[in-house]
Amino acid sequence: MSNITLSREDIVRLCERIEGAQTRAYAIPKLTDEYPNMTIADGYAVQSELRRRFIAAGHKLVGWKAGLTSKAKMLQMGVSVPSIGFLTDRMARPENSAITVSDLVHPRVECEGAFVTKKLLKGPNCTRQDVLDATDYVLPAVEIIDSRFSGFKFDLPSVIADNGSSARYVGGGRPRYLADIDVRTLGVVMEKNGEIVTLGAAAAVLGHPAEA
Ligand code: 0L1
Ligand code: MG
Repeated sequence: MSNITLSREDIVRLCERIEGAQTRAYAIPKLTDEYPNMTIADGYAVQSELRRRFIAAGHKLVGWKAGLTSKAKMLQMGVSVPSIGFLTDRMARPENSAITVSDLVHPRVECEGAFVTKKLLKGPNCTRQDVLDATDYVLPAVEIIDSRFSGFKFDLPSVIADNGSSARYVGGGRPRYLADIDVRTLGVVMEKNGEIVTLGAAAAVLGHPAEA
């Protein structure tokens, strides 16, 4: 893991920039345009400050999202580990509801697996088995990501500061116990107006979603 290089003032300043773009839905240049030496640890420091401010404003932390979890996406971003972002109650949307996108900048949709846990998971050295042991059940989920960076162009420190592009999510479908399914072989078919637009497989996530 890299070191934090930004001053507390810079972290707060960048956090306010991200918060403005997220809450008022406008695009901003990636943070590394101004801070080219910004590290991944700096990105997480900005994200932590954002989380602190949202929680102080009454948002409830409900979970975490792993991003950049497929080999293809990691190669594209030149990274070897997934990113982590936080999810709050304000980002949740009910299943089968229409989702407003006029309050988002560059909305895109992703299919995800949601792990609902029954005990605390804590690093360092948290393994796939620890995740499986802590899981109560799994759910299919839809994530709406929204990069706040102009033209959806960013690098890893910037996107981590932007909470991994987190914006909205829907958890739904039928809850299943891990003992009853093989999560690696779960597949997804995405349709748009009745036409299949893409297919996906859970095994694309580092061989097993719990690995991410
Ligand atoms: O959830 C994801 O995999 C997205 C992570 C952030 C990168 C992006 O916005 O495409
Ligand atoms: Mg995602």
